[in-house]
Amino acid sequence: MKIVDATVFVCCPGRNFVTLRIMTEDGVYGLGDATLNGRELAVASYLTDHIVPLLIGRDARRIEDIWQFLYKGAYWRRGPVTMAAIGAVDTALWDILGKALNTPIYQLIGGASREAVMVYGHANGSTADETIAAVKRYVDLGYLAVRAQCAVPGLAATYGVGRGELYYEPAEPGLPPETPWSSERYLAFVPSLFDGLRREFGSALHLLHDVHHRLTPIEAARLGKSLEPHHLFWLEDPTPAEVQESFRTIRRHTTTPIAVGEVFNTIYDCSRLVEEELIDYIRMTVVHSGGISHLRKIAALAELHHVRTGAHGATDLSPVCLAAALHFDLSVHNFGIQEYMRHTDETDRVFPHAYTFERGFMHPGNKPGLGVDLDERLAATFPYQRAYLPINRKLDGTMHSW
Ligand code: GCO
Ligand code: MG
Repeated sequence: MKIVDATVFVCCPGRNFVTLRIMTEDGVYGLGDATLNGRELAVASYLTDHIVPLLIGRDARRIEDIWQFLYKGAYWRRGPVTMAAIGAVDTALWDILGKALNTPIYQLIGGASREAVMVYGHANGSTADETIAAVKRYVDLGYLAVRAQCAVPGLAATYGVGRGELYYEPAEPGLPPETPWSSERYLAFVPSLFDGLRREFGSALHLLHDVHHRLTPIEAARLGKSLEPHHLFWLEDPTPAEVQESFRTIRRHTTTPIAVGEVFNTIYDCSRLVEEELIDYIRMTVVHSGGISHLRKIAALAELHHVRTGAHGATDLSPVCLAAALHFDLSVHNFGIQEYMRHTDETDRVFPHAYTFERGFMHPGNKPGLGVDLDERLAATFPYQRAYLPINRKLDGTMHSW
């Protein structure tokens, strides 16, 4: 089953996506998502210029060996660009294997551990009342878990507060917009948001919140402590995680469950967090963490330490990545929850897919492989548009994490 060709597609059906298609000698092909928000063309070039020539002639069934060849053989290891490129190859090879064996990927990686995958939606508003109304809309759609974000009074823009109701898209065409930030105002406001949410929805609804790496460890500990009465499903990315030890401070002070990992790339980014049991959910993405093969190793390590998975599923991860995540989620024993941010209609048309949503749960479907295709002709009608994520500055102008 020799690889004869591999092509990279960059398209923008509402937002930019990079997709790798690997073709084998018998005409079976596989897809992999390689999108890195705001740095898309770097991965496209890494694939086209450096990886595609290495793939031609290799046996597409040697998934693990090709992974190790691309990881160890590059000499320069890790990093989001490299790992997104490897993740795309790995996903495409699993897709090929599933199609060749006429079986969905989840059947190749242990079979279903559950009937379907619980997902959470994103509710946001410019006031607490608007956020409550947005959560209500998700509850009405059958969601059992909702992430709640709200504009902080006195700040012109806040992470997680989008324009549409079901669609949230932070990247903007052109150069990066700047937004102002105040940890003090944020910390003073968030507990009252969750007071209101629990009053309205009672205790059964799973509520989540994303801090987006903006607090210091001790500030995050204070927030986790103040939210304890509202028993969050998780508090996400409370502090930047380059320093894994920071999470000891948070753990020492609060029982609020902690989730982290959307910007991680390898098992080494989370090994201490997992082994010291400093987190409760590991949120790494299929595409940015070297694909299904590497993510399964991370889940196996996490399982030993009672850490569950919660794969990142923002709109900047294409339907190819979402499908891969759903096969992984359905099979892995220590699955926790899957993020589900709906894609726009244009994106759904460019990537026809078998996965389904019903009353708060998703299923990858039973088509062979991933169950996602790429409409190449339609994709070509949506050319790449430069876009960046915003940057954040404190009120005095100091650069801060966005
Ligand atoms: C999430 C994430 C996203 C990121 C986005 C960046 O929890 O879904 O924080 O909203 O901001 O993926 O590209
Ligand atoms: Mg997040």
